[in-house]
Amino acid sequence: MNQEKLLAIASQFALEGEIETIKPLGEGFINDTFTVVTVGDAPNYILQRKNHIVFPDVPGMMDNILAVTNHIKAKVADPMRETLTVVPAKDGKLYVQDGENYWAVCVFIADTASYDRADSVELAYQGGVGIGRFQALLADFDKPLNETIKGFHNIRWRFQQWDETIAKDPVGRVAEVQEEIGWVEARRKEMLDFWSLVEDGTIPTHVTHNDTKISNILFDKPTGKVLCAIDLDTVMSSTSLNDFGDAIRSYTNTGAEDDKNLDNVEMSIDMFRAYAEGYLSEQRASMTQSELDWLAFAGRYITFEQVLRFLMDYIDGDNYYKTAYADHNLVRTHAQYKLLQSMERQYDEMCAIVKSLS
Ligand code: ADP
Ligand code: GN1
Ligand code: MG
Repeated sequence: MNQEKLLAIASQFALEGEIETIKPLGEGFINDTFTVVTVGDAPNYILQRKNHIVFPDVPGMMDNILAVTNHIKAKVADPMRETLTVVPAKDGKLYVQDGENYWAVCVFIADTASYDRADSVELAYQGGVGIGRFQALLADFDKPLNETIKGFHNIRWRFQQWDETIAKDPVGRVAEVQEEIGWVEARRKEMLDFWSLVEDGTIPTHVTHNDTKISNILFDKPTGKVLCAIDLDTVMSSTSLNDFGDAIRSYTNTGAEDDKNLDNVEMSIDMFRAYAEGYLSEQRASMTQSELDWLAFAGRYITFEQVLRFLMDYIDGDNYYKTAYADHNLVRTHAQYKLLQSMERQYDEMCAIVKSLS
């Protein structure tokens, strides 16, 4: 995307100051993210092209983000740093539509750090505090939220997509991944049984983030403490267990999400303990017994879901996640499966840790 085009988009938003330059930032799997650097004292901004294939209702998604961030702003000491600030377009809309593409802007929060991997238990603890606090701030949010991705962490719906994709076999890859398909099928029943508890209300639903990997948390650079949860595209109503589970999938992995060397990939029980400690320090008092009972399992649930989603995207011909090379989604599947097995092996210990902390 060239500067001129980016400038034309960015200047449709109600920005303070004059734009100096627009630079690509990071490598998200879904959206395209840029930093808008302004001249002088004006804030910098984050400009994002929202993937409207993944998010079919971008206006509805932006309404969610505005409502949720306004709710948080009313409660925190530093509303410009402790949550995102959505910047509307000059016409008052929360996005700019340019042909097929939707763009949105928020204020860049300066003096922050974000990470792709947890390299210390302190960071994992802080991450747990961050998501625990995010959920606590939204516990009394009572407006309806748009469902930005249908059935996002609903494994019954994921299995429906899975069955359809395998039956269709659109690019002829099913034959080659029979073993991997077996990994998913062997766990179908236990995962559906868990989800039944959400469906029948045994496990309650709340406003949740739904994409809690470490890169979606900002840490305050000067203090190293957690600052806020970002990447709010998937904030919806779900079980808060999923936020815990997705974070465990991310923070505890001793390797990369797409590690080709499976020897690198294990679940670190020390990271699990630290994250659980941070999370429960904020959430313990408001959780039901059913949530506490299933908290450790949530790590397995979301890691399993990720195995299924990566493999399903591979079978589908790589339409959902951005990939860097031909069998990237298959490599991700293998690495996440290794992590899932590591969690299954250490499950008793995970449960004991949750029990001792609650
Ligand atoms: P994606 O959907 O592609 O994952 P994110 O919204 O997570 O995009 O943003 C990607 C990265 O950009 C984050 O991991 C973080 O490092 C940085 N980032 C995003 N928003 C902000 C912000 N408001 N202030 C500072 N950094 C940000
Ligand atoms: C995607 O957008 P990003 O990169 O934070 C995905 C998550 C996956 C994650 C795997 C909307 O997250 O669900 O867990 O990749 N987000 C969406 O890394 O599908
Ligand atoms: Mg992100």
